[in-house]
This record gives sequence, structure tokens and C-alpha cells, in this order.
Amino acid sequence: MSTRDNNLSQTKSFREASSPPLLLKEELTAAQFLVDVRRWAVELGFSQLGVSDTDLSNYEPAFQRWLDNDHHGEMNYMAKHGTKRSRPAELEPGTIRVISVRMDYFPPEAESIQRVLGEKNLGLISRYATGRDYHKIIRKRLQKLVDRMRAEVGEFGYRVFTDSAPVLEKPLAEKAGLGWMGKHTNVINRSAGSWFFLGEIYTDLPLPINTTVSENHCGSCTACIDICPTQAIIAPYELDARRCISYLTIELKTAIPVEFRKAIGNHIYGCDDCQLVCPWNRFAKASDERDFAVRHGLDAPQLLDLFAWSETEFLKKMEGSPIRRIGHSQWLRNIAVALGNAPTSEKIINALTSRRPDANKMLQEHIDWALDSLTKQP
Ligand code: B12
Ligand code: SF4
Ligand code: SF4
Repeated sequence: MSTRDNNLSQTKSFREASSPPLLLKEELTAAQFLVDVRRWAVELGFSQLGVSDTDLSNYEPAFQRWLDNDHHGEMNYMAKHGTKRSRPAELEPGTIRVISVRMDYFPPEAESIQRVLGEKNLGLISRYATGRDYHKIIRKRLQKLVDRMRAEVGEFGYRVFTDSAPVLEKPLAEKAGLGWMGKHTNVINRSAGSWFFLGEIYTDLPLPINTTVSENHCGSCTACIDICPTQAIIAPYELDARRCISYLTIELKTAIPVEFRKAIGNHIYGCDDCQLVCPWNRFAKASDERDFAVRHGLDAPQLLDLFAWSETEFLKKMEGSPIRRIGHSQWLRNIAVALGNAPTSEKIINALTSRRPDANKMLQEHIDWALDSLTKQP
């Protein structure tokens, strides 16, 4: 834990305020404090907050099976930390509670995903990535929430996370009552859909835990499984990441396997298809977070415009964006595949051909595939 007085002093701060019957009063005080924490969270832009204990033993076997089946592909960081990921107190000794939050991200002004999917000269970028990078934003807000809590109860042990650490965020969110894990494996909230990020505070504060876990409302629906362009959802609640377009365009640093290139279509960064068809996203709330507003027309960009960016332009324009992390060469690799799936035109052939001489081996191979695919079109 980054700051930790000690568990006793924290417990004491609840006890000091209490009078008999001790337990009831203590619970009440903690419950009242949680009401305030929820209010501060909303003031900081979070859509919801819930608390769970640290027992993820119900999820650990499925996670281990996923690793054993190599479904994580080249994401070695998923296997690296052993049981620390599924046992919060092994990652941060002293942790007894996890506060989970969610933050809606869907930018209301964004062009319709369906329209972009249908226009093959445009590139499709996941709606979580058309604005500023959420990692910094959520971490900073979680820190503010901790500061607010400390002002009320004094020092306590904590560590804040979003996405980047060995944390089983979805199971924790499910336990905290933020939603259920859908068949596509994302967490869905009954009244808010699934277009949200998750974040956590590991803590030694003895907060009351959520006791009403969301029911699973997927029922007999299989829309996400049926729509997936690469059949990555190999069974309900089971994703083979190696087939997922999100993995292929973002996490995979090497060549995109040829078998998936046609199916990738015009997705150039991530994929939203399984969430797009999910009926629960009819209830999704658009985000009013200015940081998630669309930048540089990334909701419906022309592939040729993006392919023309120099590395300097890419780095400049993608400053503060999660896309910057994949680097210029991988960005061009993804766009080359989408260009190979666009309607054949002289402009596209010229753009691909003129990039080729300065390209690295991996990009050259993708350009060659795209040129070949364009010449084979009727
Ligand atoms: C690795 C990773 C990926 C990988 C693998 C995805 C995956 N499903 O695991 C890739 C690169 C493919 C990916 C893609 C995306 N990701 Co991602 N990703 C993560 C990361 C870092 C870890 C996820 C993880 O632990 N996977 C391990 C596997 C085993 O978990 P799982 O598939 O959920 O499996 C569980 C359940 O299915 C369940 N289970 C298994 N069998 C069964 C059977 C039944 C009957 C039941 C009920 C349950 C069940 O138990 C398993 C163990 O917990 C998290 C951040 C984090 N630290 O948690 C973000 C995270 C999951 N990603 C997120 C997002 C937004 C995405 C994308 C939407 C981005 C995009 N638009 O391109 C896509 C969605 C793709 C999809 N359909 O899942 C969000 C999800 C928010 C939400 N609402 O749920 C997270 C939480 C990041 C964040 N902080 O917001 N991601
Ligand atoms: S994100 Fe796209 S590729 Fe991945 S599971 Fe969903 S629909 Fe399939
Ligand atoms: S599309 Fe249907 S099956 Fe898939 S997550 Fe949504 S409700 Fe569940």
C-alpha cells in the first residue's frame, strides 16, 4: 500500500465515534461514510461505486484455464503475476476491501459506428479511444477520491488502479454490484449498458461490502457471439483473445495472422461490434466528460488521410491518446489491412506503393497483402 498508517488506527477512527451497541454503531458509521464516498465519487465524474471483499476464488479457476489454453496470446503480462491478480492481498498486503468504480465513456457527438462500418474508405476506431487516454484521467480522479476520504477519516492504506496492474477488474466490479459479466465478457449494467471503464481502490478500510450481486440478464441472447467478425467469443463468457480484433490491432506487436485480415474490415484500433449489438446498450448513457470528446475527427477518419501521417504527425496528433501507445509502425500496419479491404482505387494503390520502400519488414508484408487483395477484387 502506498500510504498506510495501520489497520488498527483506521478501525479506531470508526470505534471512537461509536457507543454501545458497538457493532451496530460501527456498521452504521461505516455505512454512513460509504454514502458520502458514493456522493464524492459522483461529484468526481464516476457513474457508480461499489465495495467488495477480496475473495475471488469463484473466478480464479476460469482465469487459470484461460491462461492454460493460451487465450492470452502474446499478452505475457497476464500470466506474469501468478495468483497476485486473483488475490488482492497478495498484490497489496493489508487489503481487505476493494472499491470499484465505473465511468461512462461513450462520446455523444461521435459518428454512428454502423455508418463507419459500412463506409470502407473510413477507419473505425473504438469509441473508448477517440478522445483522451482514460488511464491518467481515472487514476487522478481516484486519487482525488482517496484525498477526500482521508480528509474525513485520516490516513489509511490504499492503492488506486485502472487497467494497467494485475487486477481482475471485471470480477471485482461484478462482486461490487456494478453489473454482470455478459457473454462477450464485458461488464454490463442493467441501466447503463457496457460503455464504461472500470477502476479500483484497494484498501484496508473496513467498509461494508455489497451484498446484492447483479443477476445475469443475458438469457438466451447470443447476439454478440453471432456478430463477432472473427469468432473470438468461442463460448459464452469465453474469449480467445488471439482472435479478437481488439487484441489483433492493439496488443499484438507482430504480424496480424492472414486468416483474420479480411474479417478485420475497416477496424483500425480496437473493436466495438459485440457491444454495439448488445440490447442492454440501448440503456447506455453518453458521457459528458470533456476529456472523452472526439479529437481530430477520429470517429470517422479517411483511411488515406491517416495513412499519410508522418511519424512526427502521428506522435503530435496522438498526444494524450491511448492510440499513441501502439506506435506509428503498428498504426500503419492496421491501416494497411483496412486499405486492403477498401474498394480498389488508384489513390489507395499509389499510397500503399509509395509507403513501401521506407517501411519495415512487417509493414511491407502487410502492404503487399493489401495490394494483392486490391488487385483480386472484382
Ligand atoms: C486483457 C484485456 C483485454 C484482452 C482480453 C479481453 C478479455 N475478455 O479478457 C483484449 C485485448 C482482447 C481486450 C479487449 C477489450 N477490452 Co480489455 N482488458 C483486458 C484486461 C487488462 C484484463 C482482462 C482479464 O482479466 N482477462 C482474463 C480473462 C480470463 O477474463 P474474462 O474473459 O473476463 O473471463 C472471466 C469471465 O468470462 C468468467 N467466466 C469464465 N467462464 C465463465 C462461464 C460462466 C457461465 C460465467 C458466468 C462466467 C465465466 O471468469 C473469467 C475469469 O474472471 C482488463 C483490465 C483488467 N486489469 O482487468 C481490460 C478490460 C476488461 N477491457 C476493457 C475494454 C473496454 C475492452 C474493449 C471493449 C476495448 C475495445 N473496444 O476494443 C475490448 C472488449 C473485447 C471483449 N469482448 O472482451 C474494459 C472493460 C470494461 C467493461 N465494461 O467490462 C477493462 C475492464 C479495462 C478498464 N479498466 O476499463 N481486453
Ligand atoms: S471486440 Fe470485436 S473481435 Fe473482439 S470479441 Fe467483440 S466483436 Fe469479437
Ligand atoms: S449481446 Fe446478448 S448475450 Fe451478448 S452480452 Fe449482450 S445480452 Fe449478453
